[in-house]
Amino acid sequence: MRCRASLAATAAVMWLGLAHAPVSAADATPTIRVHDAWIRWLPANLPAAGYMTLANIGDKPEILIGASSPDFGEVSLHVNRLEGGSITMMPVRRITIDPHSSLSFAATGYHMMLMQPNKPLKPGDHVLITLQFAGGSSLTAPFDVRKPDSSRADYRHER
Ligand SMILES: [Cu+2]
Repeated sequence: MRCRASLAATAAVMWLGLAHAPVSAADATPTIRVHDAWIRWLPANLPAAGYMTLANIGDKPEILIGASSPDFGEVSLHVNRLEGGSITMMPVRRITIDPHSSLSFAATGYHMMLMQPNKPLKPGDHVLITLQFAGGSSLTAPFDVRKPDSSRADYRHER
């Protein structure tokens, strides 16, 4: 439950960040392209995890500060860390994508943790996730729901 407490703190910080975003930029689009967007489906009520590659085609860094989805009550940014020989995950507040470069979530240990699903999901479904960036811009992308890939069993959520 250690993770839940820190998630609440992250949500509070994220909310403050959004509240202070300039209103005039609220509809702006980041210079980000989303590739390979997918959700690792897990049976029962285990939390699903979302992965993607973010390509920044602009001249300035873009900073991902949060995400939300109509299909989930809570979406958090996480990163995996190796601690004492086992992998644990920690909330992340900001993920910077440098200009003219891309960041693969799956390759770097980043993921979105998707909690409180509003409806049952199954492999083959599509979920819309809105990504929020520093400065008030946002981007919505479709994510494919897929079965866990046995060749990528390096990741699991701590319960
Ligand atoms: Cu996680």
